[in-house]
Amino acid sequence: MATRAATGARAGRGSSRPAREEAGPGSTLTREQKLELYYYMRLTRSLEERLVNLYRQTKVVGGLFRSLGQEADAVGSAYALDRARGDVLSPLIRNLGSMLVQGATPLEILRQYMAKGDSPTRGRELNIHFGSPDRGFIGQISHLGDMVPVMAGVTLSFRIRQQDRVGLVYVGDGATSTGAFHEGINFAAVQRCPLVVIVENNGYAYSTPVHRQTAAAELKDKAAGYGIPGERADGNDVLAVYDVTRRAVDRARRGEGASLIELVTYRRKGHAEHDNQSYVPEGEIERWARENDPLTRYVERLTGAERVPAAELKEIDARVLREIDLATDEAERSPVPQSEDALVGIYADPATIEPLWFREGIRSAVEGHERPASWGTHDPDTAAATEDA
Ligand SMILES: Cc1ncc(C[n+]2csc(CCOP(=O)(O)OP(=O)(O)O)c2C)c(N)n1
Ligand SMILES: [Mg+2]
Repeated sequence: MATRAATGARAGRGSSRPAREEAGPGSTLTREQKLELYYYMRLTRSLEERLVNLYRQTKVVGGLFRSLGQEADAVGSAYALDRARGDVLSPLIRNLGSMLVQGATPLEILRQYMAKGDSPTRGRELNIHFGSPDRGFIGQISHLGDMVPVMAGVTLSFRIRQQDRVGLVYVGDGATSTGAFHEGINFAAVQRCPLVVIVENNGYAYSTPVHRQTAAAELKDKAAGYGIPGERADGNDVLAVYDVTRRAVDRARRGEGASLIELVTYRRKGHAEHDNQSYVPEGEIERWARENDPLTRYVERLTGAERVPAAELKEIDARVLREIDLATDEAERSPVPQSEDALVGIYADPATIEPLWFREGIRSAVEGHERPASWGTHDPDTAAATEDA
């Protein structure tokens, strides 16, 4: 099973020198850290490939959202945070890589997608909508843009408590057109919250291309409207992503407030596994795959300028597969959820209703609740009267 200290270099990363690029991208990272970035990118891709296999075997029971071609943006940006200091991020469906960097394990991801009883949400949510604040990632909600005001609040609390912590929130290009995004980022800007807003410009929001939902030439330009710095970077270059995010994290930690970063990347799969991408111009996906794959580019960088022997990367690939194989076997052995689980870990915990109430007949459930008649739910008295008549 994967551990977040997979190459032993994770703790305290991002806490040393500020990011500078005079000596080329990623110049503040050690060789070990650069290999760890590779490990997380490979883990993200291979784990998602395993999930696709399980999906086709109908063992993944919900939707499957891929980040194929976007692994560098999630991994490189999350890596710029410092979990040892209590930094937190809130991921979206295409940020599995950021959760792995923060310490989510392949086993819990597999159990989650397979809706197992021992998954983080006990089978009540079917992909990566779960949080682990202790490990620095907050559970996402699906509503586009809404995690921006949530993270503005989280990071405002850091500032008020005078904590040395930074937050990072991911949004897609589509999410930047929502009211929640606007309100959240404006609030974070004016309150000088230590927040980094990562806009993943992957070309599409479901089937809508970027130019059909915003008139802004570049999404980073939106930052000017909020009076905060905005930077644009190549989202498929993991070292460039790390550097640009690290600069924003450093600014936030120095008390200089929020920043917006646009990472330019490309969504090579459909919105989810069921989407056939018929709306994508012919040849576009193949071109990005051929010319701008973040893993291929990083392998070239590592084996070229960084002089890492190809065999060393192959060893990491093999270790990733071993970890995923072990985790898959374990997840397959996991039990399905028990019906009582539906009543645990909810707002009233323990539940105010006795477990298994639904097996005692509908009367006990209805009588146990006060509710206005206007709710239109089943009323046994009226039902009985109707049946008698
Ligand atoms: C407020 C709101 N409207 C619509 C949806 C349905 N929806 C889910 S993801 C998505 C597209 C998201 O596009 P983008 O923000 O670019 O992120 P990407 O999927 O490209 O990563 C839509 C329309 C939603 N979740 N929330
Ligand atoms: Mg998008």
